[in-house]
Amino acid sequence: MLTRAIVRPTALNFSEGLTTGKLGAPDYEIAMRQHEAYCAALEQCGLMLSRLEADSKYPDSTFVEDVAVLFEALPHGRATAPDAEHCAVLARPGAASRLGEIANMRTVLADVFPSLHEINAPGTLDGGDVCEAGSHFFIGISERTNEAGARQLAEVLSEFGYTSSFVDIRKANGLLHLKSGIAYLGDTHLVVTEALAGRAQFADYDLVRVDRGEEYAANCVRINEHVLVAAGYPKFEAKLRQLGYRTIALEMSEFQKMDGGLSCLSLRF
Ligand code: CIR
Repeated sequence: MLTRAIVRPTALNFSEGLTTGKLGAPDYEIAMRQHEAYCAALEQCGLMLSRLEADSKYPDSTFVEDVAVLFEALPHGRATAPDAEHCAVLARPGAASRLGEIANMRTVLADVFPSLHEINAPGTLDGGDVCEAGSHFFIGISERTNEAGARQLAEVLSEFGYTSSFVDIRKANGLLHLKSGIAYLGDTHLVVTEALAGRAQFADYDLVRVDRGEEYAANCVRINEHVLVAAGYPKFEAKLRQLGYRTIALEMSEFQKMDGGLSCLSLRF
């Protein structure tokens, strides 16, 4: 059961962030409204929000998920602190322009998480490359996350009872992060784009395939009784509903222009 989320509203100079897309510049006012609707949806799912201040020093800082990995210690895990039920690992973004985002996030997380770990150089790791799937984590090796960073995270996770494996997406066309192409819904359901569906690592899951042309929808998020999905992908949303999920569709156009998806806009725990 998730109860809380950390979000950071979009900065005025959001359009100066990184993007590989060719969808045009995002509109700040529309992005703000979309972010507000996203926050309202999190609240509808029962989460209490910590809203950080917008930070124009870092135009990509609204994508808070990339800066940390949050998880719960498994009962059989060897917690290093007796009260370490919720654990946090401060990431180390692979894009130079985003590295500075961790200083403020360190302060924010230290207040909430008694057990705060960090990825250290030469490791790099973006939270968008980290997909929790029950007691296992998939960690993407990407343009942003290197093997040193992935190994450091895997070590921390194993202390808390989780197994992990690496998924190399460097040759998977058009995927910025692992979670641009997969999402775990619980109940053995793994959402996956066609480009990643054939990976042997995913063979034990019940795959929910995202049709070609709807790839952006793969970045969806299960929050308690609901699944947040990007609006405009009717075939995918219908598949989720057929599986019994209650969906909330959210307009994401301005974040998509900056290569961001639904999951990156919050840290949930
Ligand atoms: C970036 O390139 O870092 C941002 N413009 C987008 C980050 C999106 N994050 C994510 O998918 N986890």
